Amino acid sequence: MALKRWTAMSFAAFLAACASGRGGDENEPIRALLSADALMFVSFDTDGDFGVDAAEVEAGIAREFARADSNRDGALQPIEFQNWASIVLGGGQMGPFRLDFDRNVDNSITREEFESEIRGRVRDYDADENGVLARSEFVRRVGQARPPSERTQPATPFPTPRQ
Ligand SMILES: [Ca+2]
Ligand SMILES: [Ca+2]
Ligand SMILES: [Ca+2]
Ligand SMILES: [Ca+2]
Repeated sequence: MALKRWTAMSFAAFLAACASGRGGDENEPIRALLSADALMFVSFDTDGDFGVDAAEVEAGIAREFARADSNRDGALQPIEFQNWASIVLGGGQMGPFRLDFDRNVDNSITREEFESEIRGRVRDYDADENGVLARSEFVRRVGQARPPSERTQPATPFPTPRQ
């Protein structure tokens, strides 16, 4: 029960931070550190059972690639990726960044590159390797992403974009 409430609060805080267009300040609670890709993965849960299974991942990849490829040429140009990230990833200020997808750095993200990056992220989040992303797996990653050496220092909630 406590975990469910915490998760809901995490999303609320994260969305509020995005909506206000700021990256958070030093007093921002740790719960604002949710990864942007988790927002997308939660949206993949089309049957609303709080788990994202393999079929939902495949459908989600197809849906998001189609959404991003606005000129329908089968690849994502930088402006297409930027527009997509600003909507789906809550602003594009947090990863995954364009070069996370564009592995051969040719300024074009193919469907294969897009799938490969998202599938890799699914594997990273799927801590118990059961093929389903539970909300608890997103929450746990937030805690793991914070090295012990930083715990006494002021929070820097959002990393600097790499692109
Ligand atoms: Ca589901
Ligand atoms: Ca395109
Ligand atoms: Ca490429
Ligand atoms: Ca799992």
